[in-house]
Amino acid sequence: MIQDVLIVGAGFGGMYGVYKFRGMGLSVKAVEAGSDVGGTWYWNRYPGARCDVPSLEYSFGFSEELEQAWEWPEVFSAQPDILDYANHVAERFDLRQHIQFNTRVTSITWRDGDQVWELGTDTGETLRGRFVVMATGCLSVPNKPNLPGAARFKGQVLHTGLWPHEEVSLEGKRVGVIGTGSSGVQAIPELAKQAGHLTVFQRTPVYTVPANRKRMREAVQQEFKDNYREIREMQWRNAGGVSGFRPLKSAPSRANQPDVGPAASGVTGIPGGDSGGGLRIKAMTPEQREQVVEAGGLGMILAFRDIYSDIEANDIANELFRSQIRKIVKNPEVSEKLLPKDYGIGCKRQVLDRDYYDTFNRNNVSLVDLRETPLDTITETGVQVGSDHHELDVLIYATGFDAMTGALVRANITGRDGVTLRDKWADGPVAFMGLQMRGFPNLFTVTGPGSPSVLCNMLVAIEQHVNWIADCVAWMRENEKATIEPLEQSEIDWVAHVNEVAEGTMYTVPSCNSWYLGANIEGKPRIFMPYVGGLPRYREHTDGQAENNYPGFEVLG
Ligand code: N01
Repeated sequence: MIQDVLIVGAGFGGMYGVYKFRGMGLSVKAVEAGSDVGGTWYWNRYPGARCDVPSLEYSFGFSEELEQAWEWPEVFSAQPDILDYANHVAERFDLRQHIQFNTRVTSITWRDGDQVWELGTDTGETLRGRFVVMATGCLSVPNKPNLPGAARFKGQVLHTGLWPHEEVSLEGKRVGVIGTGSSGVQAIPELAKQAGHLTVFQRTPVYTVPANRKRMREAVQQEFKDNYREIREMQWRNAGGVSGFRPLKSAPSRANQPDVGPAASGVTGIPGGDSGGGLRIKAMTPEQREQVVEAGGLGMILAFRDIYSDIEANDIANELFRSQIRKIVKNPEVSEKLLPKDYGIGCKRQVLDRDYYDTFNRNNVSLVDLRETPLDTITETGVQVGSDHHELDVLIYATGFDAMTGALVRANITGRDGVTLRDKWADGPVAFMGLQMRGFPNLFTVTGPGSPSVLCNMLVAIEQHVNWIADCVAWMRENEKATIEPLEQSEIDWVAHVNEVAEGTMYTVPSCNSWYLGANIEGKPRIFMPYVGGLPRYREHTDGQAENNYPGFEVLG
């Protein structure tokens, strides 16, 4: 059977794709490597895993019924609650009947004669479809660095991005964790509570600020539910897809953080996702800056508007940040090691934590600075760093992902004339609006490179993409068109535009090495991959293409 649409992945993108295409009366099948839905939230089950966007915003907007039915227990949700939500969506809309689980797609090949895509799978089955939608996620291929001696280690080895489904007991054990990005920073305080001793192997220190940790108040949740239509509109108009809606009617919050709204959502993982406080750090005296932090907490440093575009302002903010951490971490030697010094706030994805710095005041936690002394080798019983051997029972890699392009390249996609995506992207991703690549007709990417994706509330970015792809497929069917792919010039112009808008931001200053730039993967070309121009500006381009019958694409009948 030839499916109208084959979808790879059953995270939020794949799930919404199934809902959407089925609703158009098309035959649709999603293929998922895991045993159930949820994507990121299915795989990343490590202790402390949480979302860095408020739950009321990090939710689907396509169904009012769903919006009204679901209750979020916390302002920023923990992984089990988001996975419950994914399961609820799958059940409510009866999506699982269209999803083939426990099946990994191993190849995707265009058959020009039949104008269909053929998907090879690790079950040996071959699936055929007219359109393919890659809903493979931006952070779905775990990066496990090739550390010397790694295979020798006889203890338990875990990766935060592939955490086991069964319970992991760390009680009384000597646990080591490599990596201090979002995953490491979230996991470390929880691991420290469970382990006998925790050794943190840090290569690059992080700027992290406390997350809003409030329980959801019923009045706030209700006010969101009462205003969801307006809130979704506000999300579409916001650069980062976060509405910034602030409940007015509900009783004011007593704690120092609001439940949601500008100040709270200013502290999300998405810089520029909100209007921030409008303060400019350069215009203030040192005393005034201190007062801002004292009154609003460490996260207020992120609300200074000028720090993302002015290197001097950024330097002031970085120093202010460091001065605050020195106050929290009691051992000055440890504290100095925890301070980022060679890059600025806003270069990497903002990290949010719960008690990260305080964790280093515990006596069962030690910090190993791999910049001071690099890791020599993993041994059978631990990690050798210079003359110190750290004995471990469990070694946890919190070493991130081959982001944005990893899952697409590894899917072994071969387009027209035998051209592979791996070859096409050898020097970095080339795509039109992060939605399609020339040479790969009728194949679409959800939140692909060159789209707002990871710089946006992912649920909003996913809905926007799936809606656009569905409209495109509907238009093709109405107009009896067989194939669509971008013009070569459209790709060239788009990549130039993506680079142009990223220039002059903190993301691309030479001192910045982030996974946005592919800098975390050896040999990966250094290209800024997401679109930093903001969702509204991006939508002008995607809507413009759809409204004008896809002038940037080659459409064949
Ligand atoms: O990965 P990362 P992550 N030796 O790449 C270190 C999302 N996310 O999984 O910087 C020693 O940020 C590496 O060190 P360095 C979020 O978008 C969201 O933490 O390369 N260390 C770094 O410290 C996030 O940005 C949430 O020097 C090595 C760490 O490993 C993205 O996922 C939660 C090493 C990797 O940090 C990725 O976060 C979790 C080596 N050979 C994740 N190789 C939310 O809050 C790497 N490292 C929603």
